[in-house]
Amino acid sequence: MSGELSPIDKAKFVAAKRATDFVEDGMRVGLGTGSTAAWMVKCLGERVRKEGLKITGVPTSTRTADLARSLGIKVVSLEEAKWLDLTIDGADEIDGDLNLIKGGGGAHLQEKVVATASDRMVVIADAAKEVETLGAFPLPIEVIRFGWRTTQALVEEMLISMDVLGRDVTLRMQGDAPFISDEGNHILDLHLNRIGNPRELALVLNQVPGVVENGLFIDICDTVVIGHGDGRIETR
Ligand code: ABF
Repeated sequence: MSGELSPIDKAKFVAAKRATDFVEDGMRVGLGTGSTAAWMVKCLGERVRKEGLKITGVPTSTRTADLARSLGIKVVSLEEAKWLDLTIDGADEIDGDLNLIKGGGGAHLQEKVVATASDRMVVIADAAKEVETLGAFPLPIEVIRFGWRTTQALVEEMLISMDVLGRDVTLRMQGDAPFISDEGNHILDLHLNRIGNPRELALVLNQVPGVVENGLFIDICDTVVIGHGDGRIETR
């Protein structure tokens, strides 16, 4: 399945494949979004086909739902599954406390709901995602479309009051039009450079009217599986 891969794809693939070892027969599994998570879904699809593994998948995006179904994985909504044994998902940044920035793929709202409804969250990533301090990757926040410019202004004011260094807040675009999430919302990307107190920022951002959810995952991830381009894997 992996064929001849570039080092970055190999890193993602080996992490994804190793994480599927956590999946056991009968489990309800949250299926993440992104290129690393897509490898994980493909590896699970292979186990379903070859070993007859029986799992129920709850996807975190329409992209992942389509991929999982095409591979023969049983897909249900979170409403049907109610609670999950395990979620496996990618990330944009991971710090030493296993706190994350997610949402570069525009799916962090469903990803956070699904991960929080799981006994365990396993994050899979290539080694470039590991950082000392979160924030070099722009922090996504999902906002409702109604009054999004006002929400943007309120977020900018809030960043000033918190003395955050980078305060540039941009509307995510897809071609010439604003990006629309699976939930029908816009995404604002916060270019902060460095997030000194991610826990506080996560709480404060969600208090701004119009903000649905931010991409900081604090105390949600339990295990990280990091892949390297030479095939090495580290778990922490
Ligand atoms: C999702 O996909 C995210 O929340 C994150 O934004 C992104 C990571 O993508 P990739 O695995 O392609 O780097 O997991």
